[in-house]
Amino acid sequence: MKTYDLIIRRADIVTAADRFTGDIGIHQGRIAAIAERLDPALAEKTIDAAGRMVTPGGVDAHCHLDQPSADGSVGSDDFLTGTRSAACGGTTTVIPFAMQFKGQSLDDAVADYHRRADGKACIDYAFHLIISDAAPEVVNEQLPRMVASGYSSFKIYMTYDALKLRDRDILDVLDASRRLGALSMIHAENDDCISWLTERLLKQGKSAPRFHAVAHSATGEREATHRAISLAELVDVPILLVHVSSRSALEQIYWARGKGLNIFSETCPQYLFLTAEDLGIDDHFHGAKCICSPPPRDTDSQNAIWTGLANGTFSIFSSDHSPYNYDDPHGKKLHGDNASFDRVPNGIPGLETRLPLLMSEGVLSGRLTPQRFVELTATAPAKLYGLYPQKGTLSIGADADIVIWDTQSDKTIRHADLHSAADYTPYEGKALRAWPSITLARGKVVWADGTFYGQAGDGRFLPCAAPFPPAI
Ligand code: DUC
Ligand code: ZN
Ligand code: ZN
Repeated sequence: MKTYDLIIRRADIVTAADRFTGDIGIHQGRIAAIAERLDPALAEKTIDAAGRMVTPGGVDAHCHLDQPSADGSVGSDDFLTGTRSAACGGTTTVIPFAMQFKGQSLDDAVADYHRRADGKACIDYAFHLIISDAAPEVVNEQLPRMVASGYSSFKIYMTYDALKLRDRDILDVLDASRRLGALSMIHAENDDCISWLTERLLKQGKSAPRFHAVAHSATGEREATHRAISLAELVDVPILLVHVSSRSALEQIYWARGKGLNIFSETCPQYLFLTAEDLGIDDHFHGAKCICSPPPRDTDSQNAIWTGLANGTFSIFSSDHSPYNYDDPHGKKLHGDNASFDRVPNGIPGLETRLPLLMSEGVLSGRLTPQRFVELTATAPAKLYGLYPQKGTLSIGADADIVIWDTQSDKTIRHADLHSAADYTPYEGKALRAWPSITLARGKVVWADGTFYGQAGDGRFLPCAAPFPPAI
């Protein structure tokens, strides 16, 4: 038997800290050696990666796969199609959400979500919890049990009727996070601002998809972001603000960090590559394809988001993949193709295009260093959600989750070439300069030169460690 199953040779290896040329030896799904040169005779197989950037497989810490809904809407992707599409875009770990219905125990929500993932996931996965019911038994009994079992991050919504928590319930969940060393992720939009603006717009007959971006105002996002930070300050606990979309929300994060508060934040491709105009410049229902919350903003916010990515303010870059088919009575047309914007399921596809978009427009256009790309897309999410160093880096003993990049060929995003079950991409026709030529998941080639080789059931559940020391 040879020492290595595979050696990736002459790679331009990039981690969050370093960039150097070398060989990576893989044995039984893990990285066994990294050296300037490994003897190819010691390997069953070799891949020559000369001149190619080699990065850790992406960790997408925000995506929605086969998430149950209360309103009859059905997302496009289950664990098979979602993880397939992730792998084809260079992502090797996903963290979707086990959603708790009001009145449901977290144990039930998690058991149900495992049934949805079992035997279907093609790459490794962990779960966040969505806490929609902060009853005392949930906060005091179920959450500690959950963290001990490997579910160490909780999403809290400040809007959406079926999910939102009152401020005092948020305080209870934050207090539990603090005691347990867990991470609360907050969806920060002011619910009353949204409903007040929505009513006013509908009364004025402004019901087309583009008015979603008016109802979900940057001002409401800014207010909720500030409030979330204040609640975290009161409890003295770190939080992560998910899907930050606007300059004004980002300014609240600068303010908080300036005060020394431990505030983490996430942004997503839609806030770099789409604007509110993608929800329509006329009243056609097509704009529903880009309805997500918070919505894409304007070029000023896009520029601010790029700056926050480059200057170290954003902690992670995730997809918030939450696709609904456009031409589908369970998707965007749940209430017909004349439905008002407030009745259209929220979310867009993005798992497969997240890394190629950021590599092309961030790294190859000189806005981000390759190391920062790795930090944002793999290392920092793995650390924040308790998966590091098994995931998120290239180091000895880490899982051999690896992307070998093609940055030489031009590529245009076409829905027809993607592997999600979504029936469109919001980035149709966008020109890119990079795409993964090979993705390895625990040492196995799952994507190579345009072909998917992964298998349903190959993905394993990853229990997450609590990322912070529990408060005494
Ligand atoms: N907004 C969310 O908060 N989650 C999923 C999709 C969306 O648009
Ligand atoms: Zn959200
Ligand atoms: Zn989301």
